[in-house]
Amino acid sequence: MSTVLVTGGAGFIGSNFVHHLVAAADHSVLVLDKLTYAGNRASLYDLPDSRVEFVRGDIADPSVVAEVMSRADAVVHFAAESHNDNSLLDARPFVDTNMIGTYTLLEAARRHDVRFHHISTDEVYGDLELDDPERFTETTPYNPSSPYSSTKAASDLLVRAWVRSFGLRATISNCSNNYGPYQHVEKFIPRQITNILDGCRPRLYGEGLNVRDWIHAQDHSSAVLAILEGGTLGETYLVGADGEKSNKDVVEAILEIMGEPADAYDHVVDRPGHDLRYAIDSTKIRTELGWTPQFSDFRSGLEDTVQWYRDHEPWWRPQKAAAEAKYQLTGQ
Ligand code: NAD
Ligand code: TDX
Repeated sequence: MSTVLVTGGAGFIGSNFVHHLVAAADHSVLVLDKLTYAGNRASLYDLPDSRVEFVRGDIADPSVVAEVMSRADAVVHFAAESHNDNSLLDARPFVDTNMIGTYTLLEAARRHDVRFHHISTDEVYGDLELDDPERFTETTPYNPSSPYSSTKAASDLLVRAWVRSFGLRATISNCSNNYGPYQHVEKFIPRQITNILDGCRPRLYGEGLNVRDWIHAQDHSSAVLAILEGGTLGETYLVGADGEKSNKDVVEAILEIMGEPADAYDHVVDRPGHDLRYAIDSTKIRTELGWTPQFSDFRSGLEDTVQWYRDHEPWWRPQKAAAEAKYQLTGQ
């Protein structure tokens, strides 16, 4: 049995991955998380202490990183500042965590010869026109738009350099938009669900024509485990589930599922530099590693997600007012 260090394991996708790892494999899990506004210890409460150890610390702190890395056989690196809108208000934490934090982990993994898997995003490739027949592939040139996506692109390039220059045993995955349980209420889908639960109308940026390629966080987790166990070192894998939807269609679906009129939402000021469309071609991971997503029906995954937020108000309630106060600053 080996020990997998999971950075950002108290965040949305990290906590989904820790649940998946405990259920699907024998590894011990060591979580390193700073518990920023986005981290929630409660996302891991139902997991046994015998399988999951939690360490509170900053991935940019070399001493805590050295301590946990010395005990790990592999690291899966989720920790990041993850929200585009926040990066437009203050980019500094994004530089500190996504760039300096990743650098700090890479140096420690190199010293301790630890297998490294880096979690990244399709946003590093920029955006596509609505009618572009092409989708992102592993060879699409990097062209990030926002402070968030540019710091993620920088972190990917650091990983590639550590592979080439120092022989680090690393892989990278770039995934599309995730949805599912444990997602912070600042993000699009949970924000609209919890607005409706609070008797407020959903908020759509601009015309709502922007397209995101949705994948359930459980499918992202199974893809990451497949890469960790069978991926080729030095390679990048794109992860997506053919889930392209316009924001308008998603809001309308949430309203219908929650028994509200489909047009009961407000248009608000658009995000500056708002990427138009993301779309992933995931042929490589499907053919090389035999991975397939299990949540092929977005509508039923969305219904489950709505039900999860209905059932877990104590989990999301403490963050709701602060998230909405931030949006008030920009009129969104
Ligand atoms: P999140 O914001 O929900 O969680 C981030 C976690 O990292 C939190 O628990 C936070 O406390 C922790 N963290 C932040 N700074 C830290 C630091 N300096 N040291 C230690 N821990 C720190 O993010 P998420 O949506 O779960 O995203 C996880 C990863 O997946 C990120 O790398 C993100 O770029 C990537 N990703 C996200 C999506 C998506 O749709 N959310 C899609 C593709 C890729
Ligand atoms: O209230 C809203 N109204 C709205 O129309 C919010 C919060 C968002 N939006 C739009 C903006 C985007 O087009 O919905 C879409 C999704 O927004 P976010 O949830 O903020 O996600 P996005 O910016 O697409 O980035 C997400 O996917 C890629 C994650 O937050 C990133 O971490 C990941 O890399």
